[in-house]
Amino acid sequence: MKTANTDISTLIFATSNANKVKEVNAYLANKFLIKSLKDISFFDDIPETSPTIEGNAIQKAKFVFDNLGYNCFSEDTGFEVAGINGEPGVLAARYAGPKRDADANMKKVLDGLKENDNRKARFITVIALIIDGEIKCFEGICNGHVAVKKQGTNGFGYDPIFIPNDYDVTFAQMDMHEKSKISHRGKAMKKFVDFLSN
Ligand code: ITT
Repeated sequence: MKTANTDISTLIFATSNANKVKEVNAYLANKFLIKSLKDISFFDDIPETSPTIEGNAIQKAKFVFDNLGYNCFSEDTGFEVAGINGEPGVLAARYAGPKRDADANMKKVLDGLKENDNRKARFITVIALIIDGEIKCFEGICNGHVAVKKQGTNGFGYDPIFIPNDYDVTFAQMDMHEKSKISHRGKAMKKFVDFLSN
């Protein structure tokens, strides 16, 4: 078995998304130390070529383990909107093109739903943890619907147009801690932390 060069009290978070790092660090509240790819001076793009969320999460974690030799975790998040056939799905980051422009992505979702009453939507996060070559995945889902227009300025990505079930505000109108209590990422993180703590 290949053995990596960190113990599990300090894990690399294999992401280049600074907003994900912020949310995960806020969630962990110093229980575990996280280093981002930026913290280890890794700035390249990691391939994400799988057609599934879990596949992409595993691909990112394996890439860092195989190429840099660190135990690590990664996550991949998809956004599925029922009224537009489950789009953006796994292609959430580049839905409106390669620029990964959140405003353009949200506009494409809102335009796609114009004549459609079915605004049901969900976020799905899969966290993939790799320890000494062994992979374990943790999933979190948050159900809700797409707002008629953008509201709020907190968060990132599709947060201004997503209203979780049992709420009447978007994720972008909540603070990070409120979002984490009910979000896809928060739910996946809970399973991940429970696993690490045991
Ligand atoms: P890494 O692969 O480096 O982790 P990424 O931004 O490419 O970062 P994803 O492939 O998981 O991340 O892309 C998912 C996209 O979905 C992301 O760029 C956001 O636009 C959006 N997204 C992810 N999590 C979100 C959240 O909690 N709220 C709103 N939008 C989110």
